[in-house]
Amino acid sequence: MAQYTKSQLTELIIGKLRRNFGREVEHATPTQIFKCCALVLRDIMNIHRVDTAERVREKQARQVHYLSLEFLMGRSLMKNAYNLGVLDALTQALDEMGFAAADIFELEPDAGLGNGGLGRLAACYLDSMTTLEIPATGYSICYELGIFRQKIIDGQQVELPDNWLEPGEAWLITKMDEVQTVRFGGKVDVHWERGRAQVEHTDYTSVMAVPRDMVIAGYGTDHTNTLRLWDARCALPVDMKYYSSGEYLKAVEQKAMAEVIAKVLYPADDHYEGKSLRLKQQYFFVSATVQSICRAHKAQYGTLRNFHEKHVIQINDTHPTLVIPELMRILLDEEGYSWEDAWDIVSHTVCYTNHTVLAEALEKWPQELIQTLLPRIWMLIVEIANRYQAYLEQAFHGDQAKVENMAIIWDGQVRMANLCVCACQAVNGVSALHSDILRKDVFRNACSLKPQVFKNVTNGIDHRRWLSEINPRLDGLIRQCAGGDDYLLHPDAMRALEHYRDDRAVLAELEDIKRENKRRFAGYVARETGILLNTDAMFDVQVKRLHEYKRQLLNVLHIVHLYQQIKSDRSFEMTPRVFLFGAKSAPGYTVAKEIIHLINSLAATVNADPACKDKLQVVFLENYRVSLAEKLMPASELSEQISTAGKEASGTGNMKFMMNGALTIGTLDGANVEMHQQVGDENIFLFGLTADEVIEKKRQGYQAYEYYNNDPALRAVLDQIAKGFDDGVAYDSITNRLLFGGDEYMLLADFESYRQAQERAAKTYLDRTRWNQMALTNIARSGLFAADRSIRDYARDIWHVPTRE
Ligand code: 26W
Repeated sequence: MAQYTKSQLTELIIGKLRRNFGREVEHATPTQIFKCCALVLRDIMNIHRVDTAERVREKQARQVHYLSLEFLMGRSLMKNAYNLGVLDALTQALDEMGFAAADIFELEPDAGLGNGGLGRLAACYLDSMTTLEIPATGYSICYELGIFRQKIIDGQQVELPDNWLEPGEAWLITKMDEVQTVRFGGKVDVHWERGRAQVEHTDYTSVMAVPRDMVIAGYGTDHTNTLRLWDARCALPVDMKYYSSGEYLKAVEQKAMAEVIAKVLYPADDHYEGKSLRLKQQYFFVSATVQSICRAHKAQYGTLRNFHEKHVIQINDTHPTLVIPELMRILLDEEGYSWEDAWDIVSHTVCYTNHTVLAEALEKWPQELIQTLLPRIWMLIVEIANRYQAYLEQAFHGDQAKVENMAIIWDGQVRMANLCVCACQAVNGVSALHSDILRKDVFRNACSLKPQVFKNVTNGIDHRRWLSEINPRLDGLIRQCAGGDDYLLHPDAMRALEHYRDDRAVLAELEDIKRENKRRFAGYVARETGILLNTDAMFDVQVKRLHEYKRQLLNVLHIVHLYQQIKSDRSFEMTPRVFLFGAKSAPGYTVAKEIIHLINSLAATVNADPACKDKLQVVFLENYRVSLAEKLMPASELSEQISTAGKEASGTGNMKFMMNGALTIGTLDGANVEMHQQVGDENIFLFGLTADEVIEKKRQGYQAYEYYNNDPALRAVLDQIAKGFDDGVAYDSITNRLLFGGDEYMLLADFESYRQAQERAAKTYLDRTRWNQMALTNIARSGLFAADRSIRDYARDIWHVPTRE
């Protein structure tokens, strides 16, 4: 790898400043400095990119295309400097110019092109695919506005636009020579000529797809990959001749229609809405992507016959499912292949990852919407659906219930997951438990026919970002114990830490690292909000999207219980705690917004009550996002992973906490199950019903209010919440839903078990040696949850591509 020294970087940055801003360092603003740093690193990466492209071409290597409507990239400056091996040099260069690197990094807006888990996973995977030298490209939309900025006003969430492109677009390179055109609407005529369908598409509206590429650097390699973000522009040139007669209106209409496509990320997480704009976004980025892959393939090989040998397309949840009919369209209509030949290529190219089993998240598009917006795609889906149905009838010997269950078009709706299962050679879940649920429940019928298709790849996180970069002192300790930085490329090497389980100096260092990280985080919170966190208390943290199944409300029930004990018993002794929450709610998710309000009402009361001083503090962190998580993870001590068992597909926050030495209090859900397998009963605080028990209890007829009747502590908690807190807001709507609305996520059934687990955690915390040993064991055994491991799994079991050793 080429190395850059401090003085070389200084010179490059100064050069950029002069050429781009006409400034000398003394007169440059910090933002200008940020942009110049980004441009300098972008140049370096671009040189690598040209070489990488050449190597991939020469080798005729098989390429991975990762299609996702979300890439939650966060910040890139520190990440790229780290991966390029110039972080120290850049820090010194900036220092000499009179800027603190940390301040410059803080200026960068998060690229918030995603909602939560699924989007952040895609970002971590890009890093790993690149580090492992897999030729890979990510594809998504260049949303002008990413996930909204959350403000808390009077305890309630208010959404503000997130304009990340200034100065975030410093990383993007616009490729006007690789523009694609995407067609919407219009009429399609098919007529047959010598056994071949001639397809005529007329009266359609064109949208121009402009690639804005972000180069991705890997760690310890010159290999680079690309994240291609499609921007939508009006296809009609702003030419005066269109402004005569009817063309004038058409030009204006088309401009509006085009530009709205890439305007904003849909902020709904795990909740499907049949909105036509969302379908436009999906087809827009899928069509542009398939066209651009085919164009490059043909330029190299002159034919698409070997397409499936050279490409694998990973469908990240069902959002990019239209890639299936779109690739069919190109092979049939543009290449003239037979249906069988085209299907053979398509089905050997696409793979599908499922990320959720919640019924409300399953995409089912109304058939009329697809029909009008994408007439040719609709025809192809019908043909796929008919053929699949015929196959199902035969395979299930006419068992109509099974045929209906797997049908692609049913009751006027197109079921995207079934389309994926029909076309894909590999379908995977994202944790062992989740993949089991897919096999035994969600896709049981398909699985009975082709069990070999259904696989598991447990999620993982970029441990270089989520440990080494954000927790440098812990990184230092691991290097010291594991004999160097080998763990950066071989995360299993973290295991060496275990030899120090009884080493008092190492345990003391671990404790000291956590203390310092807590103080640093407290300093940040104080500067941003004026709130003073009690750093002598345990930092008990729940950060993730707000959703009923994630059960932030169960956490609240427990806090209220503690508060009531403090209030009713003057001599009540407790392990001091700071409860930290961070969560965005989907703007239209009323219940979730109420829960945010409740947390803030509770926080205001508790924090103002002298009885809670030095014992109990509750803080809702505004605008939880990647860059805030990076500050928080190293400072966390107890990680709340308390979803109803069977509902959280995997979770990835759980892994970030574990790697940074927080202990988990959690249910046997998602990847928690595998974390438990790694560390054993004695290094995790488990509680609650298992996934099977949840189902069994519901089958028996779960009665939530019986818990209310039988548990006085729980009753007191619910009564208090119904009445509300000092601000006078009543939350009986919330308690009524639990008591009389069925308590779908079984908070009341798990309350007592959770309370006991919390008591165990509190007690253990007081035994410092024990706690530190548990933390050490968790870190040591977290290597399984590195994205590098996940990507090696994908490469071996699904993509069939080689990886760096
Ligand atoms: C159509 C609306 C919509 C939007 C987003 C439906 C579903 C989604 C995502 C699939 C939700 C999501 O982010 N799921 C999370 O994916 C993570 C990565 O695999 C898992 O770790 C989380 O458990 C899962 O909730």
